[in-house]
Amino acid sequence: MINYPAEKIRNIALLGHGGSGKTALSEAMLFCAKAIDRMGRSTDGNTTMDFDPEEIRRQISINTTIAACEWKNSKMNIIDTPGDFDFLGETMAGIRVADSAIVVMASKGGVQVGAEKAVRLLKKRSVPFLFFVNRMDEPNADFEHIVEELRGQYGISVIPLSIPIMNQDKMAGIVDVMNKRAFSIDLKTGSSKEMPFPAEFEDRVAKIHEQINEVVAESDEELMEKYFSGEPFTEDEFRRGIHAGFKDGSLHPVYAGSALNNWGVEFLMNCISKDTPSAGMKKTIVASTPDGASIEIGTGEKEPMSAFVFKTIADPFVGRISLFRVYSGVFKGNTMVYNANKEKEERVGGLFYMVGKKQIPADQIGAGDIGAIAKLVTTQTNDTLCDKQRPVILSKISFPTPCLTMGIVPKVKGEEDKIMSGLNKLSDEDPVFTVINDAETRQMVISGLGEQEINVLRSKLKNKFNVDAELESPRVPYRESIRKKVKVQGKHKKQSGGHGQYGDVWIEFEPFETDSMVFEEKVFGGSVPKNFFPAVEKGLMDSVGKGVLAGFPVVNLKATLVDGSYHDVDSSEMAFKIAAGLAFRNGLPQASPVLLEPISAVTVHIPEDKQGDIMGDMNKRRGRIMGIDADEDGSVISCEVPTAEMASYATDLKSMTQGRGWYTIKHIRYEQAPSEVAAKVIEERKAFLEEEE
Ligand SMILES: Nc1nc2c(ncn2[C@@H]2O[C@H](COP(=O)(O)OP(=O)(O)OP(=O)(O)O)[C@@H](O)[C@H]2O)c(=O)[nH]1
Ligand SMILES: [Mg+2]
Repeated sequence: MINYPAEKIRNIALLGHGGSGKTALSEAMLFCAKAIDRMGRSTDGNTTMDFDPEEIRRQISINTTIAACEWKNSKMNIIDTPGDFDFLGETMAGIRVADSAIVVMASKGGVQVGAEKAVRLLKKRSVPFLFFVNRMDEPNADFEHIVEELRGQYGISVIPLSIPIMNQDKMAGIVDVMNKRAFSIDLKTGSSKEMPFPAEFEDRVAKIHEQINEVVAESDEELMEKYFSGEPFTEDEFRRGIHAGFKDGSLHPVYAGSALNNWGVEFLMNCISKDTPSAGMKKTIVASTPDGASIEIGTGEKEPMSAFVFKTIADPFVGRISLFRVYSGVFKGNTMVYNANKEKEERVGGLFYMVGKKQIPADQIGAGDIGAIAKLVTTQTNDTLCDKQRPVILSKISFPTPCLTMGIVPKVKGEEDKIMSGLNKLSDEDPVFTVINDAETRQMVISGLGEQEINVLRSKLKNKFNVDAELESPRVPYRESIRKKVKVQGKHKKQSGGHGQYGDVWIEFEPFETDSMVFEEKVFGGSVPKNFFPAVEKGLMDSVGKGVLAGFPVVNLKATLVDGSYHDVDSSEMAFKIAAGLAFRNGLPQASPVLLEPISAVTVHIPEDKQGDIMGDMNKRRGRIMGIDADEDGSVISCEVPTAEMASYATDLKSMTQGRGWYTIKHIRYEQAPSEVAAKVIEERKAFLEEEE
């Protein structure tokens, strides 16, 4: 593969609802471009893009995959993203390096959630996009209906630039709207041949031309004047207007075809190479210097090199592969580069282009292009590699925050470390999930965007690190406290043979605003000598970790040493420590101990029409609604909910909103748990502690 200048490169991402046909479309595009000689299917596990064993097993995409191909004197880097919302991090990585995108749609059933979400993401990031109505081979495929729905949802910027010619419910050809030409399609091979323009399309095409004229007129003042004077646009002006409209988001062309059958794909590729922005469109970009100042850098090949690492693959044979897009200058193989985020130099071996998992060696990769490199040591996803003389940091992918948390345990006892180290290695490939060892609940917990993501990680643990992991409910970090002030004695006295043990304390326990325990002493007349105070405090501190109700840590507590007695010979630090512990265990049951449960602040983002359902559900979870706001996508409900009620919320919200809703969750404080909740927790905890012993 030759090196192309940025003006001849198209970095195009494929987004859309799960299963709409993104991977199939990538396959057809690669086939048209002769990068592969036969088309695989995701159901057969032999596509270029879904090469990961986890993808083959599940028959869905879980990674963003790149395939480079050449098309009519230009180059396309196809960026195939997963449709499943659990892999949103991958989709974000794909969008980060794309200059434009195709939203792949099904040919019936309206605009699916996945397409809706894709459009939202692309608009937020100002990535120009077009629609491809796929699956035109299926019975009852209805192109016009989808176009109408899209126009209803996204307005007049949605304009079909190809229309399928149907013959008895089957697609038989395609109308090229811009050039008013028609092509018949060989249904077996997908190849097309020009045919006479069918008269029944005259009116439809004339109407679309009028719509396009309006978009073209809007694109600049000169064209607007021409439009109003009634003069027709030249072909060149037409193209210029389309280009501008596409770039600024006032035009979203719609194309039609069937990826699986390779219908309409060649036509789509021609349009991409003509009308979508090239990688060289932006002449400058904003980056930052290592000390955080904003800096504008040129994107030409003569500039100092900068490249952004948007994805890392942990290949079992080759090791780590870092995928990057070059933003300025030329990335040369077999040199040293500077990682500006880690402030370290890295030795670079050979570079290559990726076509799925296949690597095509390249001696250098120029500005605008996407490449890969193996075996970098310190570089991770989101790092910038650059020329050491001009260190810059390119803007990072802001990955989604995980919301589903589960406990993770090995099937075979003792393999906890294997799980931890395996997951740490996997976080190279998947920067979204987190794993921690929660010291308080003594549970290893993993957080991700949904069950599917966590199950993929479990499967990788098994296949790559040979450890079986199981999931369990996350343990809730309850606390205990008291509501009454009490004064109690703790006395430790032992006389066994020679040296005895003697410690005696009177301690007042009372509720107090603090995250743990506050210790004071008010001893008069030396009833407890000063040098034993630290031992008393230590004895209490050792005790607050395990409350008297259910062994949870005790908070909001003040302990004051008020009195006691000692023995000249038998008193020791140890004896006073034990005495303090006894006072704690005697005193707290008398001080109306209560169970505290953690409360989380939860912000739920949902479509407006789901407001009632979501609030009703929050009520069932003992949640309090704190406010309802609106954002550009619908309603935002803020509430405070006992954390224990939120364990399966990621999955529940998904099903209540068909995947449209999302939420954030943050611990805010502890509150006394209602007595029936407390009784249940205490009972379960006792069983758990007994089992542990
Ligand atoms: N009939 C028909 N089936 C198609 C077409 N395109 C894709 N499919 C099938 O639909 C299923 C899903 O296709 P994929 O290409 O894997 O869909 P995807 O959008 O990549 O799915 P995810 O990456 O998992 O979101 C597969 O069984 C494909 O063979 C098409 O044009 N017509
Ligand atoms: Mg796919």
